[in-house]
Amino acid sequence: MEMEPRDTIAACATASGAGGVAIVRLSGPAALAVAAAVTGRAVTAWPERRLVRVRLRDAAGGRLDDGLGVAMRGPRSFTGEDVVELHVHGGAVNVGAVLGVVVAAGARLAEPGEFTRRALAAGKLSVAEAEALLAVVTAPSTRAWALAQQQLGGALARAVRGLRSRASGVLATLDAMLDFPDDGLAPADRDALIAELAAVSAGAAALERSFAAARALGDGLVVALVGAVNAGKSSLLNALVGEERVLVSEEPGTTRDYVEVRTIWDGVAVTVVDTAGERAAAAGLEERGIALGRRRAARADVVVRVVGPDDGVEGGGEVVGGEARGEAVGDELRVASKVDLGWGPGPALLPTSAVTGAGVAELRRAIVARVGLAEDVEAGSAVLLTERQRAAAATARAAADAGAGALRAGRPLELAALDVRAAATALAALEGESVGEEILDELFARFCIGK
Ligand SMILES: Nc1nc2c(ncn2[C@@H]2O[C@H](COP(=O)(O)OP(=O)(O)O)[C@@H](O)[C@H]2O)c(=O)[nH]1
Ligand SMILES: [Mg+2]
Repeated sequence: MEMEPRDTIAACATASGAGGVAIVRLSGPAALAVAAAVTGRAVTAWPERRLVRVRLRDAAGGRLDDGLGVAMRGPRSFTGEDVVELHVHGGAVNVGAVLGVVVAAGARLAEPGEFTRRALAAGKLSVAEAEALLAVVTAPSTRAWALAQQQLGGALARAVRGLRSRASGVLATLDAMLDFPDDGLAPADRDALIAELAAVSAGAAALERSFAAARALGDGLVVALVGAVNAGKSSLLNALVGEERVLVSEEPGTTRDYVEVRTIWDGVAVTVVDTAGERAAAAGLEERGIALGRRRAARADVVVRVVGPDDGVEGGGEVVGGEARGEAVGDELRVASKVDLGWGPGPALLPTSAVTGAGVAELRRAIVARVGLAEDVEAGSAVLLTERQRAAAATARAAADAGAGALRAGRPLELAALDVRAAATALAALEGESVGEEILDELFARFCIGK
């Protein structure tokens, strides 16, 4: 815990803009003195954690606003410091005026995430909990929110603690062996240690895998529709989002660059991107539009290649699609459009029709399944919410594997112990122990002011 004297920070803790009530929060050693100065209510007249009526006054003692105030003296507060909340009338100008008098009375405007950072410094929450908190307040969909709340509720902390205690157990045994080298490591004991390390590795690997789904949920899933001109991409987009959002025309080249439509499927935020159709003869503006669409598709989580009856059909009705035109089809989800016209795409393509709606629900499910979001995230399951956490889980997994490998190969126990210690350290870092200032700076820069 840091012991240096701190200044007192202030910020609006509620969203900006018009609203009935806004909360201006103060934290720091002078929080009560500042609140006393702007309300005229003596520091000693602030009861603990009870709302009181306050009248805010400007520097000349004139009326500024009225509302309610509550004091939470440290260490029993979010930041561990003295905290005062002033519940005043909403509106950017009113809140600005309140912040003005609060600053004139000795507070300073807070940086983004500074309240949470102080809570972290006071040991009130871990870095992983701060990351979960950020995910809760920025969640774009109900499922992203539910997942973040589970981690804030301790699901990740519990999972990581379980893995850490297994790694520590292995380490304790190895250290004991190293203290009494004559005893040697019996094969059965060695196998038991290897099994423990395998469990640590498997647990870390499962956490690593959870990141892809959590990231797609948190950031929202980007799906790009690509394919030849007139393949039916724009029509399929309208069918996928359930409303007429993009122009459809028999005239090739109607979609000039790309169009993004945001929607929610099963509580998952999804952005569907319709790109300009590709054709060899494209030039000038059209060519530039196609290039823009390609770049957007390259950043998509899922690329859906739409193949129409006029694209790459070979004898026997078999569609060769992208491969035939020499395009990369690697990770693409490939669908046949316009199946109501009675053409026979091969079994490799998911059949759809924007006209009858056939296959549209299946396509939505297939897209969501692509990023591992098909199954509902079980209640209480641990997931990783940030790239920082994923990297720590990967380090823990690799170190546990290396430790098991060293034991299996009969290498000196000192070497296995080094690996196991590295695994334990990585798991501690996953929760946020000994995380550097730079990483914290980067994390809190993503918070809003007042959080
Ligand atoms: N019969 C039928 N026609 C379709 C279907 N989807 C699109 N079309 C027609 O195909 C043409 C091109 O469609 P559009 O969605 O603009 O294709 P895009 O160029 O790939 O965006 C238009 O005349 C559409 O009416 C479909 O599912 N069935
Ligand atoms: Mg189009």
